[in-house]
Amino acid sequence: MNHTPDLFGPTPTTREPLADGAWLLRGFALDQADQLLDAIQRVAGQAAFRHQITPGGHTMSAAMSSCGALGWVTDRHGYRYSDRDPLTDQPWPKIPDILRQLAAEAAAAGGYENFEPDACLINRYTTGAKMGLHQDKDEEDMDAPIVSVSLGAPIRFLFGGSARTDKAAGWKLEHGDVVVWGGPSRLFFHGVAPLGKRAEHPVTGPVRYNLTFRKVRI
Ligand code: MD3
Ligand code: FE
Repeated sequence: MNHTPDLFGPTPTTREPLADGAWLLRGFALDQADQLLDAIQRVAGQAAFRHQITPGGHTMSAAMSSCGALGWVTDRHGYRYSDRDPLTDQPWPKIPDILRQLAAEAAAAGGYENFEPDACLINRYTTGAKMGLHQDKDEEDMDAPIVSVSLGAPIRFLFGGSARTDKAAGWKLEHGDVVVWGGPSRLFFHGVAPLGKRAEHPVTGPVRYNLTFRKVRI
């Protein structure tokens, strides 16, 4: 059922520690979820979702788009941030104000003030899509946190420690959940299990979106 902010006030959120420097803000984006999904569709109208190729020649199962000064791209040549969308050779769309604002508020709720992301990567998962354990280390600025926003169908999120072999813990990430990763957790290995066959959401159907806000350049 939809929560009704007009009658009951803002949806309550909880803040759970996930790791040193990492906070799970359950439901933090719920009140704005419909507007966030609209903003994603507007971005995708300019920078279409695409399945990128890894340097190893594999096609990623999650489709991606980006907005902001920089977008994350991968191809046969490697991983990098680019100021242009390789599909159009145009600059990426601006980060919509509603996304930028949410990212800054979430970072502050996690204890990271004045977060000004220059990249927002948008991942779209359909049934079976996953992301293997990896570190996010293509950014120059490792002092800034990464803010992640989950929308649509729920997924099992996995994260371990600073070594690939550290045992990974599993968490369910649901529509409206926000996670802030900074400090020691910024370089932790993480990934998501395949989107389940029965995973759905009333608004998005069998689709999950994840937004990650990053500060790439110092
Ligand atoms: C922990 N995305 O885009 S979000 C990614 O659900 C990515 O689409 C996943 O990993 C997704 O790179 C996971 C949670 C997340 C994002 C960034 C992190 C966890 C993180 C950076 C450092 C540590
Ligand atoms: Fe990641």
